[in-house]
Amino acid sequence: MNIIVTGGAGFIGGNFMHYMVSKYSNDKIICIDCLTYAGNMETLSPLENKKNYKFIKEDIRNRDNIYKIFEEEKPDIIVNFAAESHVDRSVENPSIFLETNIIGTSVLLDACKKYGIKRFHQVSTDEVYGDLPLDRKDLFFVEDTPLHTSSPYSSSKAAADLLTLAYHRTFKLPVTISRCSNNYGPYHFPEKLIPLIISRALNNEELPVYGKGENIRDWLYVEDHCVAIDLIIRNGKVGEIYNIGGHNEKTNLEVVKTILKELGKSDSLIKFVQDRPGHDLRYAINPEKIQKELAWIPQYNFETGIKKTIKWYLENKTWWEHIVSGEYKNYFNKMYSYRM
Ligand code: NAD
Ligand code: TDX
Repeated sequence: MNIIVTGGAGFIGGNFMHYMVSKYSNDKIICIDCLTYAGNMETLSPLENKKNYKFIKEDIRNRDNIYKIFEEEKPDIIVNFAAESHVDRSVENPSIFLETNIIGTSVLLDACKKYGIKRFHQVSTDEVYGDLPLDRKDLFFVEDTPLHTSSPYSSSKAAADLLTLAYHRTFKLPVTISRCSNNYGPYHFPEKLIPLIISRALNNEELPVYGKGENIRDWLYVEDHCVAIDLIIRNGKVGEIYNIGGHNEKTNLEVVKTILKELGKSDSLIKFVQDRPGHDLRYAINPEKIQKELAWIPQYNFETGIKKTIKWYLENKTWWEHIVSGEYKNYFNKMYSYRM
């Protein structure tokens, strides 16, 4: 099979590329990525000599070129990770989120409709459901929880989900959608909480925690997400949505303190800063559907996953040091100067 992975030079897409290239030597795994600030060829460099791997630098918004790629590569399956993914950036500049996440997805859907495919899989997020209250631990997101987005990022992802479902209903396109909780693991860009805290703590820098650090996220080790997507594209039911999560709810403060303890650093590095506007309170996934229908079971809990992640950041300092020493410095100053 020919499998196109868009956004494969990013965090989750990159991990998925590694997973698929090593698991399926008889399939051709083709990454399409336009290499925004979040795309990184160093993430894909271990795959360079693999026969079943190909990289194409392209923007999913470029209709003509995407059509050409479909003509040449004749993909059977498309897994769409390509997106603007950082909530804080969407507060600063919403329009690129609408262009990539909605228009980009629509170009891919049109290409699938024009050339015919076996499956289009849209990688979505639990953020499309909005948030849950902090004091209702009995509530979880299920697949038919109403969409109730908070940020320009999550709104753009919800729009892409609706468009994907519309192409299934109207044009009978064979689609699936997955909505996963917060991922963490290797190759995670250090604008996001966990890699930001690890990299800054290692450099003995202040650690910005929004508000009181009480917001709750449901963390999943990235490899478990990759396994789930692989199961969905092979065995998932067309037209269906699958929630993915492993019941690893933690407050942000718990996450930061766990990392500091693992690294042997002091809690005094923590600095409580101005909150994120519209900050979602709690995310929590009910994963029963994917567990029952596809027998998916996560291999990592937060305790084992965070140890593995920290080990990776310690052993791969050049990967993240290249990032934090470059343009990222301007990003950090711009986004945090008014907060800290
Ligand atoms: P990321 O920001 O690390 O990577 C995004 C990738 O997409 C980058 O390589 C970037 O270069 C590429 N890209 C962006 N715009 C593009 C365009 N127009 N054309 C081609 N490529 C483009 O993102 P991530 O954290 O790996 O997230 C991947 C997907 O998973 C996203 O769709 C996101 O919404 C979803 N998701 C993320 C999480 C999480 O915790 N990070 C959780 C659930 C779902
Ligand atoms: O400096 C920080 N301090 C802080 O307290 C940052 C960057 C974040 N936070 C808080 C905000 C959130 O409550 O930590 C939590 C996690 O923040 P992010 O890493 O920005 O992730 P989140 O906003 O939860 O969104 C992530 O999960 C769902 C991904 O970035 C999305 O792409 C995915 O859809």
